[in-house]
Amino acid sequence: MDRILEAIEKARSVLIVGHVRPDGDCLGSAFALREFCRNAGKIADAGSPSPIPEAYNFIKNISDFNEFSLKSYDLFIAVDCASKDRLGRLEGYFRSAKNTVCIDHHEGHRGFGNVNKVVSDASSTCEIIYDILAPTGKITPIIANYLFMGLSTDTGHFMHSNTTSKVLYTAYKLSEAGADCHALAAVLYRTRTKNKTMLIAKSLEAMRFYMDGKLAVIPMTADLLAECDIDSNDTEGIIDYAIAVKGVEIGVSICEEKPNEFKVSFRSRGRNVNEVAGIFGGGGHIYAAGCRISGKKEDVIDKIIKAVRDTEAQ
Ligand SMILES: [Mn+2]
Repeated sequence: MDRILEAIEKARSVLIVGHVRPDGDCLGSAFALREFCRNAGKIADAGSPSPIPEAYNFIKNISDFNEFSLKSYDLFIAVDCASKDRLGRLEGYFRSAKNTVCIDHHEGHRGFGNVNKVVSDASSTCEIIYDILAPTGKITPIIANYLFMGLSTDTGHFMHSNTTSKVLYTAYKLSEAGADCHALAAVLYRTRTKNKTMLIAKSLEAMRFYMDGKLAVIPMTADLLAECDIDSNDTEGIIDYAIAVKGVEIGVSICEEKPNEFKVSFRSRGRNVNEVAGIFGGGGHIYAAGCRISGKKEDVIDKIIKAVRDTEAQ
């Protein structure tokens, strides 16, 4: 029996936690596992150190996310978290749990739980969770929907380079298990708020090009976010506009989360941006990575340009 299924079976209570600034994959993973555990008769809760971004408000049973019915749980499962500090303020639950599990797909991560399942060539944590749960035959349509969400969002709706035949096979199996792919695509990719639409417009206007057009940077300052009345958690997808420009090899978005503290995301068409993010203590994957850099907007951009140049020279 799979060691993770065994750990779930032994536990009476389970807490599943995704990373700060949760995305579709970590939310899909957390909700899918919570549902699976609840169906198995466990006390199961799920959370993340940050609230759910508005774009994901359509998710079923969202209301008790981040509600914790116990002070400590038998089993703590970290999903989609490349390191312990991604657990943020929920790390206390990790420490007080009797047993801990890590399920993740980030490059270079070895796992910080008692039981670890890190598959770096998996497209998403949801793909790994599908593989764990499939043999049980207990993937309900609700679970299939959650898992499909992560599979879809982490592959850019089956367009990123991580869209392997296994990803498409998993999508097929989830669709067969009851995932409503059309309804999910409609809410994930064909619906956005007015504020987000305004953010896209202003981000496009603010986009700048460096290195003969090979590097595109979208700066989202606190002022710009305030103008659009949007939270820094709701900036997912903005970076795609930078990497979509013809001739751009590295797309970067910088988002001012706190005064002079930027969350930086990288996308690439070939260059290893995991290396670039690594210079600033961040990481991710070859084609998609992130880090944080503090300083004024112009200084942050200068540091990024230097890091991109330095890694190119190697
Ligand atoms: Mn992921």
